[in-house]
Parts: sequence; structure tokens; C-alpha cells
Amino acid sequence: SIALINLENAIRNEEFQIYYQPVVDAKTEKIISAEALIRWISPTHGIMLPGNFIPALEESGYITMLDEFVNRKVYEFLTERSRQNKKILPVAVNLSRMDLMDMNIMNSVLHEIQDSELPRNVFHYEITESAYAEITDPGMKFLEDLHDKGAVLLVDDFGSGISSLSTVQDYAFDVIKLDIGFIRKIGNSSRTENIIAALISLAHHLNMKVIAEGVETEEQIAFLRKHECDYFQGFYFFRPFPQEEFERMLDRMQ
Ligand code: G
Ligand code: G
Ligand code: MN
Ligand code: NA
Repeated sequence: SIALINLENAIRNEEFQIYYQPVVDAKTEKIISAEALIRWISPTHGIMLPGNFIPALEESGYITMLDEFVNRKVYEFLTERSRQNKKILPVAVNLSRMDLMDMNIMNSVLHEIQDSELPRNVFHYEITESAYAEITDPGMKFLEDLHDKGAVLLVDDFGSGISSLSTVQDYAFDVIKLDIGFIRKIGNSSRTENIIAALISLAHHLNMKVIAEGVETEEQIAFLRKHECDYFQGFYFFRPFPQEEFERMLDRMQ
């Protein structure tokens, strides 16, 4: 199990690679940003998805080390491109519930953005609604500091938990990511369709944008467009791909 692997070794051996999945504008289908998604290229198991190792890393507390690595790598990559006057896009990094309780990683993320020469709006952070539900004062202060520095905050898996409305009640987030569970039911549950329409409207009334996650079909796209969803992310447009491919894509956009 991953709990037994030496995470530092795996990071040093470059076994963790960052994949990217673009987000597209619903109207123009132009790529507007991407999400960084970690992959563990295990010498013994091959390509491992986060579901196979993130729960154990959260259990052990090591997730903060991995998230700090991802955060640093992503913005180093963008900084390097920016110095070469190459095209960049905002990239969203996932923060675990554990990160919001760990002063070291919170300070390191804040320093990264504070000391950066990049435009502030390239720093996007995703926090799951369930992580936000258990947030404490230092975590809340951290999100406010990120916001003050110009970072964009997204609620991940919106609607999947029991606390959806409390995540949008406080002024913390700029964007909600509608959980894939809702999107899957478009076309077979009119009740869910009504919920989606209402959630998009709710977000807009609160001045928030909406990304639909896990978009796979034309039918889903048509429904979401009709209800003025702002952005799409999903296999219909792009599967997550390695950083080299993201570089080639950005180069073509230049
Ligand atoms: O890439 P995939 O669809 O398998 O991701 C599954 C889950 O793992 C998603 O909820 C995603 O947010 C999470 N995840 C992916 N990369 C990271 C990461 O770098 N850090 C954290 N904390 N979670 C991640
Ligand atoms: O919870 P989060 O949004 O961070 O999860 C992202 C996860 O969703 C990644 O593991 C990614 O591979 C997966 N994903 C992205 N788009 C699709 C899609 O269209 N369909 C399905 N089934 N999974 C998707
Ligand atoms: Mn995410
Ligand atoms: Na997530």
C-alpha cells in the first residue's frame, strides 16, 4: 500500500507526474484554464490514479507534502514559460482537507503566490465542499489571504455533500464545480435537471461562475448551455494528459 512507500523517495525519483485537464468556455469552447491532477507512475504498479493513493496519504498526513510539491511544480512550470514569453493559462491545484489544517503548507502556498512574478489570476485553488464543511479558523483565514492576494477559489464536487449551501453562504468562493454525479443524470432524471438549473441560477445570483465536471455527451452540453452553465470540463473535450502535451497545446495557442 502507498502508506508504506517512501513518499519523499517517490517524489525525488520523479514518480509523481502532473497531468492537466483543460476547462473550456461553454459558448466558444475555447480553453480558459486547466486542472492539475496528480498521477503516480509506480515502478511496480504502473500509472496509478489518485483514488488509489490519496486516501492513504490523507490518512497518514503525507498528502500535504504531495500537495506542496504539486503547487510548486505547477507554478514553476508557468513561471518558466512566462519568462520565455510563452503562452500560459490559469491552472487549478487541488488542496486536501488536511492542507487546511497545516500551517506549513498554508504558509508555503501563500509565499508562493506572494513572491511570484506571475499574474495573480493564474493561481486557482480547488477545495472540496466536504473539506470546507470542517474548516477551522486558520483554514478560513488562509482562504481569505489567498483571496486578498488575487487567487481564484473553486468549490470542488459542489452538491455532493450535505453542506452545499453553507459553502456559498460565506463569501469565499468564486466558482462552483458542479459534481459529476449531477451531470451523469442529465437526460434521465428531470428532478436532477431541475436541481442543476437551480444551482446554476443560485451561483449566478451570488456572482459566482459554474464549471460542469465530467461532461461526456452532446445531450449534457446542450442542457447545460440552455441553462447558462459557464464552463465545461470532461472527457467529451479532453481527458487529463501529461505536462508535455499541455506545453504543446499552449504553444499552439500562442
Ligand atoms: O485525476 P482523478 O480524476 O483520478 O482525480 C480523482 C480525485 O483526486 C479528484 O477528486 C481530484 O481532486 C483528486 N486529486 C487529483 N490530484 C490531486 C492533488 O494533487 N492533490 C489532491 N489533494 N487531490 C488531488
Ligand atoms: O473531484 P475532481 O473534480 O478533482 O475530480 C477530477 C476527476 O474526474 C479526475 O480523476 C478526472 O480524471 C475525472 N474526470 C474528468 N472528466 C471526467 C469525465 O468526463 N468523466 C469521468 N467519468 N471522469 C472524469
Ligand atoms: Mn478537482
Ligand atoms: Na477533488
